[in-house]
Amino acid sequence: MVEALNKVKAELGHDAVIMHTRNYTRRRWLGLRSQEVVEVTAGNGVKAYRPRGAGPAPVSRPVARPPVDAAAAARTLLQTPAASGAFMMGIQSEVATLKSAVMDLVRETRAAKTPTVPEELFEHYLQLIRNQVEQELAGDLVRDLRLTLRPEHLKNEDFVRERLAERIEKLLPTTGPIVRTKTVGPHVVALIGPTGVGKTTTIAKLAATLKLREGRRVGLITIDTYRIAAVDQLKKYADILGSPLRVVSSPEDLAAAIQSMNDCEFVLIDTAGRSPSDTLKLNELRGFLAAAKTDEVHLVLSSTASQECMERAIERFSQVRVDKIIFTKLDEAVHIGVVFNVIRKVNKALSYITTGQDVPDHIEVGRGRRIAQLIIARGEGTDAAVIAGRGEAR
Ligand SMILES: Nc1nc2c(ncn2[C@@H]2O[C@H](COP(=O)(O)OP(=O)(O)OP(=O)(O)O)[C@@H](O)[C@H]2O)c(=O)[nH]1
Ligand SMILES: [Mg+2]
Repeated sequence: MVEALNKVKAELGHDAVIMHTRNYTRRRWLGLRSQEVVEVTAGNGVKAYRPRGAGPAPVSRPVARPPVDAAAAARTLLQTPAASGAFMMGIQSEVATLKSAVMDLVRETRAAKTPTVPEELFEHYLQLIRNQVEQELAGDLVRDLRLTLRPEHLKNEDFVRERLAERIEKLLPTTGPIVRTKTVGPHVVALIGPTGVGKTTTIAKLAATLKLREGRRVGLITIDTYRIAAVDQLKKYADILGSPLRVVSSPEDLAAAIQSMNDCEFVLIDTAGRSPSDTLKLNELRGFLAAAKTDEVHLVLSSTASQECMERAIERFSQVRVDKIIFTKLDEAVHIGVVFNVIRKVNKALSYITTGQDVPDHIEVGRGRRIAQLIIARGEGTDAAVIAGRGEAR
């Protein structure tokens, strides 16, 4: 190796780029004799070295291994900036090759595992899977889609994506915005859900939308008396909106507070975040909602949570009461497909989505087409531009 590298250095100088080295044994005389060979592939800087009259670069020079072991000298040579640069380049290119081989393998394995997915739509199927749409659901979607597509449409990516979005939309039940149908007394809406999912922020967004955009009279109530900060948070929004805020600590107080807001068209109730495992607190919450004669209860879920987490929350909070589902933090979600899976599974309709921290801008009425587009348009990670293409708040 030392001899070979010295030759490289002598012929190509200190800037030599070592692209590849290998040792192998050459059999000679019908395999009776063997010779150890060191092969070095080197180039001269960016332009690969071409010896006079030789073929195209890079050059491979088999060199007989010298009898002395001079690994240290070789290491010194390999530690020159040119050699380590070449070494990194070599690693990079090998990693890239490996990555593409793994991707091919994944694709082949998935294709083998899912022989019923039409090949022409396999990329679309993969896009659904990348966004964690459940395999069975994704398979059904593209199979059904395939049946409706004419051969000339298959090559038209935009057309196929549009049709796929339509199918997803059809499978996603939504409720539309909060509407007051009664003529007397307030329409009472409560938001419940696990801790930190964005209930209070969403209440503020809803109140602002109703009040500022539609000129409705909105009252706010919080039963989150566990933390001073929680009351302060809502108080700040109530003050900005000029809406009354009542803080209550018992179901009786809550009924009385609603009564006192009889001139409001809407009363929005904020609740303390509850752990889905806390049966006692969930029962207490049920008592509050019953006393309030709530017209609708929205379960608020963060779309950054795992599907398992969401399903458990839905199961547990359903024992309290869940009419509709709000998904928050879509701007932070990595896999929008989970939202689709969950809504499909639990037989509850989507009411709103929220897409950021800004009150009141980052809220939209849940629309199947919007979710479908997010699933289809996005790969891994958040695409701020897609999220920013927001829909209507009402
Ligand atoms: N990125 C992002 N953050 C959000 C969104 N909605 C709310 N948040 C943030 O999430 C955090 C928690 O929001 P809160 O409204 O206090 O959540 P909560 O459910 O009321 O929390 P608890 O009352 O403690 O259970 C805050 O920092 C909000 O700004 C959203 O759509 N996107
Ligand atoms: Mg809160």
